[in-house]
Amino acid sequence: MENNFDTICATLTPQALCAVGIIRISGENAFLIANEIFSKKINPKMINYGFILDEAKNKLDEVILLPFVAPHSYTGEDVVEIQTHGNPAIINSILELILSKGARIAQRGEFTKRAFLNHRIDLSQAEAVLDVISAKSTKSAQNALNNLGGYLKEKINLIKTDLVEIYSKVIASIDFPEDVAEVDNKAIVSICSDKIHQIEDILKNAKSHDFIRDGLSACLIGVPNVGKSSLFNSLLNYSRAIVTDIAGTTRDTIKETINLDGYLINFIDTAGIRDKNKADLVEQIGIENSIKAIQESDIVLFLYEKSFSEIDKKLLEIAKDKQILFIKTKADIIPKNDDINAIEISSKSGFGIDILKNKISSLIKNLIIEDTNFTTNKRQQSCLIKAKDALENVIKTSNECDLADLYAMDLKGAILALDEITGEVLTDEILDNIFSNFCIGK
Ligand SMILES: Nc1nc2c(ncn2[C@@H]2O[C@H](COP(=O)(O)OP(=O)(O)OP(=O)(O)O)[C@@H](O)[C@H]2O)c(=O)[nH]1
Ligand SMILES: [Mg+2]
Repeated sequence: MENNFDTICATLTPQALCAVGIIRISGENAFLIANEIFSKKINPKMINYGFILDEAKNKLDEVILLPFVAPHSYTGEDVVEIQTHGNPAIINSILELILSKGARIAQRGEFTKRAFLNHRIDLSQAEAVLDVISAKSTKSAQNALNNLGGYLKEKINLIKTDLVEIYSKVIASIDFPEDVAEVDNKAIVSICSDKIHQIEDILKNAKSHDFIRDGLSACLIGVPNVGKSSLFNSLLNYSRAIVTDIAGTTRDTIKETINLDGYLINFIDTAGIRDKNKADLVEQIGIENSIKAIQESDIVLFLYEKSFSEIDKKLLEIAKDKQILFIKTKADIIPKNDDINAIEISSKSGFGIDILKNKISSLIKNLIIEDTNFTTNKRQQSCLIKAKDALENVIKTSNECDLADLYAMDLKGAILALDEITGEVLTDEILDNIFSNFCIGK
């Protein structure tokens, strides 16, 4: 793609009073515009200190100006960044001045989109920028940083290189049957199987990637009054849910997220479940929501006081494929029944809460593949599945009828699906969709 973009600008910092504000100008007129508003000639090789002056040469602010000459900048184009005092009124007046000189306000993600369109980064790296900014845990940020460094890109390119090579040979043998020998069927099957395994290796980690980025869900289940909301509040360390001694206090599910040892965990407090016939309409809806919460959760914290009720047993059946932790509540007033292997806690005294947190933390570590040091998002995962399906078709077709024309199409399909991850084949619609999730100024 050609680099013929207009000049854009935006503030990179929040619209709030703070120590410093940063404005970025990017595009072919970045230096021209900056020179018109700066108190002296900009030295492109230095950090410049001076003033921003309006049309009447009044000082708008005392600033530091950082020049980046293309292609050595965030966008790959000429860029000027102006560090102002962090006052929205000052920042806006400087922005207006820049706009009056012919720049326009950047759209969401437009600086990063330009970095991609100018081939400074590939699409997986551009998406990683968004992931780094929006990461809610250190682990998630670290993985996104690895992608930003090109980790996923290299993995995908490794798979692609061999496929492109074999595809070229297949096409050459179709186009020039007299000069180029047919590619050995066994070689095609072997390369495709090998690549399917590599794709599966990445996809195997997909669930872990989702856990690291979005967190795991853990719901608290048990009969009314067993102490779910009290434990929920203890885990969060503040009184988020209402606690009373009236059975049926919690009517709706409440979700809150905490960071446990660097991993996100989304706790869901649910309505206590009792016999549906005895519950009023609102409570019945709450009960249905609780069943849904179990189905959507990765971990189920199953609370009881003395023993399990008939309803508990039915719920256990619903939760049977989940990681379940049994929790015996109210340890300060009710002695433990040793028949059940449970963690004993008291939300009143705090007894057992740290042990429970450690248990949850080890469960998370079991669920997450530890060598996951990169990340894939849903879009990238669906491209990988598309590529894998296409390669499976290649193997099937080449085994069944050995028609090069047929499997060549699927080979190309697999390569194109991988290209979509790194951004070599993309429609404007996909691009707009990806970058519209960014914030202004990135
Ligand atoms: N002594 C003691 N009382 C507790 C403990 N945990 C909860 N309770 C009390 O048990 C009652 C019910 O607690 P909740 O946390 O509201 O119970 P729940 O399971 O959320 O109840 P529902 O929302 O009605 O399903 C309240 O009076 C709490 O103060 C505990 O560890 N020790
Ligand atoms: Mg409750």
